[in-house]
Amino acid sequence: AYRVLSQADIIAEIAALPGVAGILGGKPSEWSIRDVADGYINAVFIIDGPDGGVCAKQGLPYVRYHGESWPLDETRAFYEASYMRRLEPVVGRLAPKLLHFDPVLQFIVMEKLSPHVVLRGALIEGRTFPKVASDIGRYIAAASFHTSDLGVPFERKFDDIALFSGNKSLLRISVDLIFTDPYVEVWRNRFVPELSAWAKAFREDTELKTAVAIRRNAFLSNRQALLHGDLHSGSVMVTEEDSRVIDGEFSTFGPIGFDLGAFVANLVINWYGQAGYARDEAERAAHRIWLLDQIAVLWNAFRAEFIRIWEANPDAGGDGYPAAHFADPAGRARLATIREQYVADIFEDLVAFAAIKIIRRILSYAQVADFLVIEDTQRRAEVQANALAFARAVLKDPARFRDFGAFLDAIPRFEGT
Ligand code: SR1
Ligand code: MG
Repeated sequence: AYRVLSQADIIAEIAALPGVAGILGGKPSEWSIRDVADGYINAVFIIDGPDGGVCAKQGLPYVRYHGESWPLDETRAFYEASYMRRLEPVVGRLAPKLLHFDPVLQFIVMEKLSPHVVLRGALIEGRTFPKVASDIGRYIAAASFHTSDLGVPFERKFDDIALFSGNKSLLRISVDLIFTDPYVEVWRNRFVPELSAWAKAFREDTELKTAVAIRRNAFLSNRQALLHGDLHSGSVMVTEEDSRVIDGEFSTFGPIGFDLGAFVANLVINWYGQAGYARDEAERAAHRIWLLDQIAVLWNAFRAEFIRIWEANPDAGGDGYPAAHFADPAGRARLATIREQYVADIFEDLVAFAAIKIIRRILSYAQVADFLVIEDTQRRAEVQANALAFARAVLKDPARFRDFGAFLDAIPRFEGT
């Protein structure tokens, strides 16, 4: 039966898995285990042996950070493992390798990523990584193309949708924390008191809430591709040469722009957060230029890879735009236009979801370290207000942000709002 595993239980579980135990080497008495959970919901451990290490993760029946008073379906580990299995053939080494999943204990063992660090913490320190933005762009392109109506027959897509539609309790968290809570008064909201007037203004802004509701409806209705569902900078581990996407427990079908928007939102959040860190001014300016560049790199990498995969896979069997209908020269030319429009629509979604995700990280429950490390709450609120002003402008005046340059140029303009 399911039970929450202690550290000793985890050692015993792993000792009973010859393949995994072989990675660690030596005897269980020689292994060490440490708690490395830094997200909000799961238990995560690193287990090291004489020859190597693994990462173990268990879905708890509650939100780890909050405690047992906030129950949450432990089967999220099943969806995380299913997401890793589904995408392994198409994203390869852009994700860690799944080594074991126990459906009774909701227990995952995966490759230990070393010497990788969590991207969010590294960005706060002002570190830069040359490959991460293009890697994440390519990851989202591959994951979304190959799970969409472009990349698979609808029968396969419907099977995937049926599987991931079971991930209801995690989808409920996304719907509530991202799309509802920032615009209502609810016990879980965590913003600093200095932002009360901003929160009130957002709660009373019907135009803004309408823009959010349109995207909320699209998030639930547009089952375009399999999403990671929580692709922020805490869900990416990096080195200079390597990037890996982790933590797919929020996986669900939805609009491709949702994952892109999540990553962009967290780059923008870090851009605004930088104003609150004690840092040499020249270093801060350089880091901020790098962050804005990464938004462009991410988008360009996604766009180029998505179109490349589409062009390279005319026989993928997708029922969306069957290659047979566009085989003659006129059809091929039209298909090129269709592809451009398809990615342009994703960009429009990206921009809106990025704005919504900036707002949720400031006015809702799951706050992010980029802002939390600013101990002076007055200063934190000033920095957050700039980000809120930017996000509100993006949502209320979408025509102004249809092109990438306008979106990037606007970010610095809201400093000092
Ligand atoms: C209950 S708090 C859960 C939040 O943390 C995760 O990172 C997701 O963003 C989620 O909304
Ligand atoms: Mg997570």
